[in-house]
Amino acid sequence: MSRIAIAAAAGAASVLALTGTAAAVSQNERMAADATAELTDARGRRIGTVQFSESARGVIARIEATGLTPGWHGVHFHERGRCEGPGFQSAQGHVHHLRAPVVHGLMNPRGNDAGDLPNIHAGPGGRAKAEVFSPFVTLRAVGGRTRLLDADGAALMIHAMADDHRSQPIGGSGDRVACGVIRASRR
Ligand SMILES: [Cu+2]
Repeated sequence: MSRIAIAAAAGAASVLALTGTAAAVSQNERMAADATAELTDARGRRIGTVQFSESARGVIARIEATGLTPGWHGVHFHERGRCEGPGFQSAQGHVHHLRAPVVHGLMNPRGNDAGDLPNIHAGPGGRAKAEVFSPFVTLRAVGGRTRLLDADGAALMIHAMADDHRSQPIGGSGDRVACGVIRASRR
């Protein structure tokens, strides 16, 4: 019995699923990334990837990670492209271009922290997939925003806990648990 025949027997919804799945997945997973990062955890294990796309209005980061503690995690752009464990202090603070004191928090009325991003969520198995967008940064100096691919680079950091988007200095998001150096794609 052919695949289509089985699908027909199983009903219209299954036909869509069987005939559509392969093409839809390959097209859906494809992303023309302008930059990428390999995420490593505090023990140096590779736990995921991030793909970055530049737009006229900011940067989209597609994050795929495993091995996280289930629940919400703060994510930020850190100012230096070095991820040396276990604490990833080598990535320094959040990216910024201001001389004025940096105020963290997407929900903070005085917020001006260019490293701020929405939280991501890891499911019961510790896996997270998300796309987050920042209107505050650029990979290559588009629009005068804070540049990620500057001389000392930048890193995408995942923290142990959720970012409350208000409190200083990092919204209570705690330890740095995964880090990835942002590297321009060779295309
Ligand atoms: Cu951070």
